[in-house]
Amino acid sequence: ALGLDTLHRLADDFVRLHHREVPAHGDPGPRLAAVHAEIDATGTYRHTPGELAFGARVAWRNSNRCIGRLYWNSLRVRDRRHVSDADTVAQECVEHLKEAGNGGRIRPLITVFAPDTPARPGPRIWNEQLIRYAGHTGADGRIVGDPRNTGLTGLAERLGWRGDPGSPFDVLPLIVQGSDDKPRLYELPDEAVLEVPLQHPEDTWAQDWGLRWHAVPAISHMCLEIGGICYPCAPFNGWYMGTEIGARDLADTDRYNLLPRLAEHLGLDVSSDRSLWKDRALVELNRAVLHSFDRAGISITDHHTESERFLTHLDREESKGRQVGADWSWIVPPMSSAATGVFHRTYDNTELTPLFTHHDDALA
Ligand code: HEM
Ligand code: NRG
Repeated sequence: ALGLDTLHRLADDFVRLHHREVPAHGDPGPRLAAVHAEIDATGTYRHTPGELAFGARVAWRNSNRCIGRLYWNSLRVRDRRHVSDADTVAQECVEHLKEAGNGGRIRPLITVFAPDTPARPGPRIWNEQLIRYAGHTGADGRIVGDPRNTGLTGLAERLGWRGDPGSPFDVLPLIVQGSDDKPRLYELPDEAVLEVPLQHPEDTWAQDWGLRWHAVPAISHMCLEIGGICYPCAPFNGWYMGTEIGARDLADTDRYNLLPRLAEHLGLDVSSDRSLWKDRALVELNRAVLHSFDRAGISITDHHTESERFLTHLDREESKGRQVGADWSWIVPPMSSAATGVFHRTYDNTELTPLFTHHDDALA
């Protein structure tokens, strides 16, 4: 936990930032006095709804790893700070997914639950995203599903979950820990899990292999930090960039590892790296991802469009006198890197607050 001096300082900085950027709020003096008095009396302070929404949006703006920040100011914020028990957190996550999915026209959204306070910790979600596929370890040691999630799958099983060990796209239950409570399991209802069956525009392999992915990436294990207050449970989502699925989730050798199988199917020469079979398979896999989302009417962006938008974002922010931090190794897309504008420059990776941070994971 923070020392009180640090909390006073971070709260002060945040309230001043809020009043500076939203001049309609006028002189920060009265609000600063109230915040300092509340911290002296209680060891913490409560954000106004306006401060919470502003803080969450700026935390997105300050996400140095995120290429999708052009629309930071349109983030929708669900204020659920009164919720700290596991049952209601899980219920609200289901509502979040429905509101975010919006029948395919995905809305960037964050739900903010109770913060950590000196009296008690906020709730936590153990899943790294609200929707993740299980990684089941078979009798022969081979993994069915997403190898990234074997740890979480094991935890869910120890809590009594069974799942479908033969299915490579078996949606994991939420594991939610209420304030001062033990972790509990919650199965997500089908209507909360929007999924896209994959189909290549000119071939049938994607259907034949039963490939699919979920529509909404909703990160649920990061802590939202605003003015010295930590919201450990604040799941947020935007929409996918195609390469996240096609060049990483389905392609990485320690994930679904589909490139060798696809290259064989396409009749490529896999005996030599120099045939560029990996590169050619990657292109077809990524075409299938974008084509399938488009066909299903579900929001997705491609890495060329998103790179241009990010450069627009940099211009726009700089014209407002704000420095944009960015982490080159995360911003640059994982395929065709030098064919995108974001590759050909450097960035300042200084971290600003408010921001999203990785606290110790339940699994770490
Ligand atoms: C990371 C795109 C919305 C916060 C990323 C990454 C991409 C991306 C491609 C890198 C992910 C990776 O390599 O694993 C987008 C797109 C969005 C969007 C296309 C569409 C609207 C959002 C929103 C927030 C956000 C709404 C928060 C309110 C972040 C953060 C990371 C990140 C914190 C780093 C995650 C980590 O450290 O693991 N984003 N994003 N993004 N994004 Fe966004
Ligand atoms: N690469 C991860 C998702 C990370 C966040 N990406 C977003 N975030 N697009 C994956 O599941 O592939 N977002 O909030 O939209």
